[in-house]
Amino acid sequence: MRRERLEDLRGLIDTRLDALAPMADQTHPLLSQAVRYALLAPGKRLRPTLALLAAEQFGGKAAAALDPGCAIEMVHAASLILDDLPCMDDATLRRGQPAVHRRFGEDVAVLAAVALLNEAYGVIARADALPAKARLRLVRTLSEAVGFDGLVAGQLKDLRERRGVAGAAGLHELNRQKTGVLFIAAVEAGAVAGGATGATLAAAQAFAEHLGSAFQILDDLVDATATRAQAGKDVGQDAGKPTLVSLLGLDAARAEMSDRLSLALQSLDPGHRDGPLATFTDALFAPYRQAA
Ligand code: GRG
Repeated sequence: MRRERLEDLRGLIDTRLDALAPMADQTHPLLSQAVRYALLAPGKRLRPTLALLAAEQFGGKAAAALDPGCAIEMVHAASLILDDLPCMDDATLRRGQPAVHRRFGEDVAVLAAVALLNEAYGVIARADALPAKARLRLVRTLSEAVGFDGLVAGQLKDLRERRGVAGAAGLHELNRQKTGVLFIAAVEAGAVAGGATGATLAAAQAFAEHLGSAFQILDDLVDATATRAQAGKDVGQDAGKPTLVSLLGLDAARAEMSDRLSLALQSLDPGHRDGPLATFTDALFAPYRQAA
């Protein structure tokens, strides 16, 4: 995928996130500051990018998936704020800047995360580039992604039971709950916005699930091998915990990551295997494949 194209999408997403984030005169100034600090920080914007590309891949316009994609980025940003709290991962650096609780205090951090999570559903409800039925479907998908079998459940398992998670199958399931669900929601949002239904939509969901799995392995590899400055966040957070990297070793984990990527691409209908989703995935992982 051409760098200019990705930069265009990034610009579109950042402009929209900026417009969706509250200004100081719309809410408590400290809440506005903390939300903007978390949401507009220089993350990779993978989830909204996937939503926009999925819309294009299935014959729609990227713009139809912009607000749903941004809503998913809001949920992701909320999850990062909470993940970094002292009662969770106790991290100090995120996206190259002090974690939200280090900059604003834990009280403001928790409230900013709740506000972002809440606003995400409002953004979807108001996303009138999508028919009402598609918005309703997305609300349900996101609710399932966050809740009892998604981010919250995965995080609790990670915090309280990680050492008891047995074997590769258990770790893949944990990764699905903590990471895969938002990748699936993002691709699904874009695919639905692009008009995908039935087997095509199911193929897109399967692609996203395998991609999320590959991405979490990459995240574990970064935690195990990168410096704090390279990662822009605390590293070594997984030391002593079972992950696919600690279970398999670096080389086998890299091979597993490649296998998951192949599965992701094979999940797409043959006619879609050189479309925007596949090209973006190749570009995203290319540097790490070479380093691997
Ligand atoms: C109520 C939203 C909510 C969450 C509660 C705290 C929590 C439960 C879940 C945390 C889940 C979590 C942080 C999973 C890690 C996922 C992951 C791979 C994060 C890194 O994603 P990148 O690399 O980050 O896309 P950037 O910063 O680039 O956006």
